[in-house]
Amino acid sequence: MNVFCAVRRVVPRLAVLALLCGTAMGDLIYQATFSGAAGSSNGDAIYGVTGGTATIRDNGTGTAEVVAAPGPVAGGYLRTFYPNGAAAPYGARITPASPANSLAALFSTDPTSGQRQLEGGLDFFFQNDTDLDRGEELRFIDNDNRGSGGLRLVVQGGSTSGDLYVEVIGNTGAFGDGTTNKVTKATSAFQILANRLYHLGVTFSTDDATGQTTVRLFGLEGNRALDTSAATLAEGFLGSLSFNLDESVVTNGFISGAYDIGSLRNSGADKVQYFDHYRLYDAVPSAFLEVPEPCTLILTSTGLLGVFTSLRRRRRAA
Ligand SMILES: [Ca+2]
Ligand SMILES: [Ca+2]
Ligand SMILES: [Ca+2]
Repeated sequence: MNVFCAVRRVVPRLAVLALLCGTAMGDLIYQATFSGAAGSSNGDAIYGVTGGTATIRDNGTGTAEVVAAPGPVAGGYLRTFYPNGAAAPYGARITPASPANSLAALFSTDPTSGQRQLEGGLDFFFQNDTDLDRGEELRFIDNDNRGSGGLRLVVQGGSTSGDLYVEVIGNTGAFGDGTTNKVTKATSAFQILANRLYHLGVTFSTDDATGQTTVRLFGLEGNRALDTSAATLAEGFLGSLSFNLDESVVTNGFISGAYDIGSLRNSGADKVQYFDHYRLYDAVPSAFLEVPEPCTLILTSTGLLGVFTSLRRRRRAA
């Protein structure tokens, strides 16, 4: 069988797979899968990263390490021990390869309407050693670009009622309605319980013409896909909030440089937390997929990945 025949036999199947896989992936601009690390000291390189680099963030009293053994999700994971009273942070320092791989990539100005836009999302997996019921028990992300006319982003959870929420904070006048802090809160029916794995995700989408931005919060227990069109708690929809950025005040979005993820604040009690598979998108994906992603499984289990690789090799050699 010549190469051309082999290509013709495989390409239709690959096309179907590309369709299946491509639709859910959105525009992934950064990913940390925590497959391993060079060491467990502050600054040591973390492996399994695309779109930039990641390093261990360890403030000395507690622990931040990548455990290479299979964890709650797939492959290795980031484990933090944050002792009561210790200074922050414990987790990972994310360094995007360029602004296009950073949180800043979610921000743009519509060329027709002139409206400021936030478009994209992020997701990660999380497990806590107790019920999430203390203030600051989870503060996964917190970075501030207000000094450059931008926005502060906080993803956090924990209070006596177990609240989980996303905050977008701006300078005075940022939302044109007298407020400077927009909080998208999960329904209290969603609670993060001890020693269970949760998949959490946030999306930002903006109407091009009106500039109305909607923030949506998603979560499900287990290693399951989060459908970003979900509308019920059972499907993983937790809450949403809309606002409209004021063009004269908000001239920038989130930060373009390095930032931390993980266990970023003292909660008044010792805590052990697991984080895995942090992903950042500059367009809203149709789903935040489970890990490993189904298309990877199909390709691997059918051996198609090998066929595709050998075909490419043969075509290049030809
Ligand atoms: Ca992993
Ligand atoms: Ca707790
Ligand atoms: Ca606007």
